[in-house]
Amino acid sequence: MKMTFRWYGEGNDPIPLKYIKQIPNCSGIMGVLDQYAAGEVWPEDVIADYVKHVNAADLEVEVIESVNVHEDIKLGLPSRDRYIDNYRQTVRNLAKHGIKVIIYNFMPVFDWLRTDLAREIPEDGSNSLYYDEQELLGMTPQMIVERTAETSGFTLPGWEPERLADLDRVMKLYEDVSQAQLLDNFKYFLEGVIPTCEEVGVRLAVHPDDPAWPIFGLPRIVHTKEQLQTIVDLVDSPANSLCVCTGSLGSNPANDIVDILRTFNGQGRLACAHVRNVKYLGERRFREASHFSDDGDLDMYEIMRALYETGFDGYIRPDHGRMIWDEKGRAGYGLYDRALGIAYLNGLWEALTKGGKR
Ligand SMILES: [Mn+2]
Repeated sequence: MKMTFRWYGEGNDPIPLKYIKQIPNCSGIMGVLDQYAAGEVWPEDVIADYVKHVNAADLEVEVIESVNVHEDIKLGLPSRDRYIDNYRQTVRNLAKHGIKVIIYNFMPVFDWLRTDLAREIPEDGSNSLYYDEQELLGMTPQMIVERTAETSGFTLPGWEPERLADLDRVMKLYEDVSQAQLLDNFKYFLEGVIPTCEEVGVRLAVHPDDPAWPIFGLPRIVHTKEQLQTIVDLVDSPANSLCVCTGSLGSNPANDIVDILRTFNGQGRLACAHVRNVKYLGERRFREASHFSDDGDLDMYEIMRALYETGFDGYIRPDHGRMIWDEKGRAGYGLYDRALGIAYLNGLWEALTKGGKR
């Protein structure tokens, strides 16, 4: 298992690589070049410089999160072939510089979504990402985009301005796309890119829908165990793998995260995991919690045990943290609470490893 930390790049992430290096057991980052819009080829020389820069801080960059899938691929438009070609080229370019896993998602229009990026946690005065479906029902897609952009102050992954500029037009195009059609388009994408991944030794890892249900009437097909099984079966290759995000799938209490981790790592299809906790506040209403089990509703010990007992040897990282100690930063991606998250996960892992040897 390799412990990593998500990092947004020099000048874009207020957290210096030096600080990440100082987190115990952190071997590297999950990195991104977010200057490229979905569908563009990431140039090899830019990747080379980027990897060199991260390596100079004595950190690895073996995971990229994310190479986004162009909307035309998800929509199944004729222009998708060009974007799939570009995706293949980006995979090749990344592989040449040591990238082993590429995370992506297949969520139409919206990536992850929250109704509040800084909801105060009354118990301790910190704040975290919060979601309330009732609140969302009173909002238009445009309103949530504006609110997210306003509160944040940073570019947020999945909320890149160019992706959302023609929101109305793209929303309209999805009116004709059923879940079955979206799945067909997913298959077409995987059949296009997985052979290239196999050739160059890269694993694609799909990140689940967040929250784990459809929003704004858009089709979504990556949020239950059954759907994940369908996806890994679309193309039967270890290169067609999963990034299980405990918090995303865990937003729906019906998802048994421990069973999901055991099942797919058991099948050899878990390339990486995002581990974080969720606190349920009601029907489709939750907030993010510290990683500590008792602060939320997910059992972090059982989650780490599932990974340990199925011999997980992929990449892991803490996921969103709270904002604590008056830190100013990108919502969900501060230094302090995520570093605490790593320390906690390290402790669980050490106990499992040493206990397992007895
Ligand atoms: Mn995640």
